[in-house]
Amino acid sequence: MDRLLGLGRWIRKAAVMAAAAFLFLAVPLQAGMVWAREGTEDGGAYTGGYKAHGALQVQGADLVDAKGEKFQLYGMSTHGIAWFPQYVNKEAFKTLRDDWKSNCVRLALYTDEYNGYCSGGNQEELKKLVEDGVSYATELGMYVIVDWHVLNDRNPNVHKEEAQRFFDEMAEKWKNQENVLYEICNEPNSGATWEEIKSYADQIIPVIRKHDSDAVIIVGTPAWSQDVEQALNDPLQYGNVMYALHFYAGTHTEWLRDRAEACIRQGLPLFISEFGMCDASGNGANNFEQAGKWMELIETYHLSYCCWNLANKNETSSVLKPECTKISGWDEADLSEAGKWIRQQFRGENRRGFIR
Ligand code: IDC
Repeated sequence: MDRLLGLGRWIRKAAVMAAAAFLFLAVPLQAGMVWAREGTEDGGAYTGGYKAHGALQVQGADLVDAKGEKFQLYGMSTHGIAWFPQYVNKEAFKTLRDDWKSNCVRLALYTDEYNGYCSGGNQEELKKLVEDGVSYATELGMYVIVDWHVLNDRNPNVHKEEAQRFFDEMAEKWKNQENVLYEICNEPNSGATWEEIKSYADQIIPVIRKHDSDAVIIVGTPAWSQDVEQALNDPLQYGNVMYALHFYAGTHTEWLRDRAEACIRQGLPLFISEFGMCDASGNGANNFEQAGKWMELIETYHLSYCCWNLANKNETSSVLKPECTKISGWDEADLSEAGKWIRQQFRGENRRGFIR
């Protein structure tokens, strides 16, 4: 009996040792494999994205990361994804992350013009493109903005029901993700009032929040997202909301910077979800002097900013040369003047001593 008991003890001891050995070897091995896998995906020491910074929040005028530290999103906006679907690809976003050093992509889904989502575009295909874009950004550790690109339709209420359906479906998909931001109306314009935009936002934000209670939501402002002071005077009553300020450096200069600065100082959270270095038509000459002044404001207040546009359209604001047909892995020679400038900006090469 004693011998049998002794044997039992040995078996138990051996089992405990085997379990310990398993924990000691297998768990780190598995963790190591995960790390290695992420290491390749994330370009090794990639620390600019959501895996390091987590869910973002709005605190006063600032966007902060999960640790409460001021945080900037910066990167490219696509052109309309119905016009240029080819740039919604993982390698393109990887180039923007690893070579351009950006941490965010904005997916522009036009609602009205050029096969817009609400004007005859193939909704299933467009949704698939948005979903693919979000997946690529997610796999790469980047943040991503889903932009409901109101422009020709002028007033976001024109397609409000479509917007509700769209955001309901999308937010449900990404409810557990920390890296998706929603921009619910790019640029109301031509007389669309803040009151009307506010009423629209009051009917869209709850649709998103039903699924994702703390997603950051960007709301466009009157006059092509320039009249931000109207939002300051009558803000929305939700947390984690930011207001869009858009500029085109050839058109919008000191006066718009002054307005932006005054609003920020009074606590309005602004997000420059679209800007260009040329004029407001998306064409004309680049004005890098004015663009540089905008960058100073951006750095002073840690504003987030997305540049219009990732395409090879024959217009000044496109960052690829018209003759460039590559859809990722661009060399400097593939970039337009705008492309070269903004890439350097993202890489911190023409930042006059600002620290990232
Ligand atoms: C422009 C594109 C251009 C396209 C046009 C459609 O650059 O190729 O033909 O839209 O109307 C905005 C808008 C953005 C504009 C851009 C330049 O958000 O959609 O893109 N712009 O005009 N606001 C100010 C400028």
